[in-house]
Amino acid sequence: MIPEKLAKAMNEQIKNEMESAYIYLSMAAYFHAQSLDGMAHWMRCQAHEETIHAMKFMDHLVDRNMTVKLLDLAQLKTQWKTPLEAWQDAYAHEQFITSKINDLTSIAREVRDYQSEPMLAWFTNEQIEEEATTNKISGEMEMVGDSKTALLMLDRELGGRAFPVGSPFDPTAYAQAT
Ligand code: OFO
Repeated sequence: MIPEKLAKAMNEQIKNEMESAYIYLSMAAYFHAQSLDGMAHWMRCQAHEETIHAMKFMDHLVDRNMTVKLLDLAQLKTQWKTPLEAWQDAYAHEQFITSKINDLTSIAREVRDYQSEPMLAWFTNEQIEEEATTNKISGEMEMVGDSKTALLMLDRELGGRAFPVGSPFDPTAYAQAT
C-alpha cells in the first residue's frame, strides 16, 4: 500500500502525463498544418514517451495494491501564433512537470514511502533531459528567426527522431499492424 496523500498525487500525475501526451499530439497537429512534418513527427514520438510515463505511475500504483482512478483531461490549447511559441510552450510544460515530480518526491519523503523513491528518482533524471531538449530546440528556433531555409533544416533534423518499435503514434507501424 501507498500512504493516501502520495497515492492521490500519483493518481493525479497519471492525468498530468496523459495531458502531456495530448498536448504534444495537439502540437503535432499544429505542425502538420504548418507543413512542418519533421516537428510533427518529433511531437508524436514525444506523445508516445508521455504515455509510457503515465503507465509507469499506473503500474507503480497497481504493484503497490492501490486502485487507479483516471481523471478528466484539461481542455487543450490547439493553436499557436508561431512554431517558436509552440516550442516555448513545450519547454514551459516540461518545467511544470518537473515541479510536479519535485512535489511527489517531497510527499514521498514526508510520508516515508521509501519504496517510491527509485521510481521518482528515475523521473527526476528524466526531467533533466526533457527540459534540456525542449529548451535547446526553443533556443534553436530563436536562432532560426525568419529564415525559412533554417526552419526547414531544423524540421528535417527533428524528423529524424526514432520511434520506439511498433509505436501506435508511428503511421508506418500502424499501417503494418492493420
Ligand atoms: Fe515530458 O515528461 Fe513526462 O510529462
